[in-house]
Amino acid sequence: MPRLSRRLAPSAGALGSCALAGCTPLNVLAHDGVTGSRETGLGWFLVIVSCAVICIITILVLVAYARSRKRRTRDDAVFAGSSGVPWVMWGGVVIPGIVLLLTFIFTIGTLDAVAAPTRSPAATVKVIGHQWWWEVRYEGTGPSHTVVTANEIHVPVGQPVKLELTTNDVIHSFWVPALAGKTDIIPGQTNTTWIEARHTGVFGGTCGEYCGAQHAHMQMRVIADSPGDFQKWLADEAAPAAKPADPTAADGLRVFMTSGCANCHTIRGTGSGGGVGPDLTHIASRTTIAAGTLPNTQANLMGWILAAQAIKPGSDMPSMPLPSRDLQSLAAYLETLR
Ligand code: HEC
Ligand SMILES: [Cu+2]
Repeated sequence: MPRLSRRLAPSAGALGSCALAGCTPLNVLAHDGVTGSRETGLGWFLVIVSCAVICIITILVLVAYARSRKRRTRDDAVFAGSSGVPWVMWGGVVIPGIVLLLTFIFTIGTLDAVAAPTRSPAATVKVIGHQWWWEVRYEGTGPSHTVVTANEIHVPVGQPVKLELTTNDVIHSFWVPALAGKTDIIPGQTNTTWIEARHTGVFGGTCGEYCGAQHAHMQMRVIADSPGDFQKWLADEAAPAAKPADPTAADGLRVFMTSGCANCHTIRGTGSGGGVGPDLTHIASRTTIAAGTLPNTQANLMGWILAAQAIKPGSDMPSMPLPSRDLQSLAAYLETLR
């Protein structure tokens, strides 16, 4: 086990969820979402205005310094402009007032525009923060339409999606920089926000509020699908888990049910009902495991099951030292859960 954990630990560190192919990284200047684009525009406006103010003030200070070395200005020369309005009034009150007013109007306008979508949302997704992973729930018309997944949020492209954010433990913060600003997730409270991706693609996100040892390994991805793909994904995810199709997978299910996994995890359709860790009904349809820590491959699944505590020390998943045959059939079974 120690050898395995040495092999896995560095790759866990180096692989942010977005180091994997095709994901928009965590860059506050990258924007694709409707709210994210407006917020980035406001950010640039504030940066440009602030820089302009600093430049103008610096020039004025330098000019004043140069002139004061040439001759002593009389105090009344400063206050008496030729037009009658003293120019310190222009420079000190009127112009800064106009600049501040414009900034205020632009800021309030942006906040107002991103507060709520103009159309009614295409879907409502519940996102629940856990130390250190994201539970994602789509509550349909009945229990058979409820979708429970983790760390990957599928949304239809070009349509607003409402997010209801709660936490199971401490304060977290929902942050997918390319799509929208941060929204804190506070115990005992439901905060809402919304996202709308303009293009299909994968957008990286992370917890934006320090929440304990594995805060940096609490990543997520928003996957913007075409509306057709989104509906198909939703229908696939709502179905119970695939029945084991071969003896290895059947053995894997036996290991899952008898090794303690079922106490913490749910695979719908198997009788397991644990709620401590992510729902594994369709684990093979996710691109990463352990909240963006590792790519979802059979080898990484085995590594994670054996050495979860080496990969994500402090996480609620214990390392499970299973005999290698059991481990292999278990990982093979999990890989069939598309
Ligand atoms: C004591 C509770 C507990 C037990 C027992 C447990 N797990 Fe977990 N498991 C968790 C938690 C919590 C996480 C989320 C860890 C994280 O990402 O921080 C997790 C994560 C996982 C993941 C990654 C899921 C994802 O979507 O990222 C897999 C796969 C997994 N567990 C499989 C197993 C298997 C197989 C067993 C039995 C051998 C098992 N677990 C036993 C609590 C448990
Ligand atoms: Cu967090």
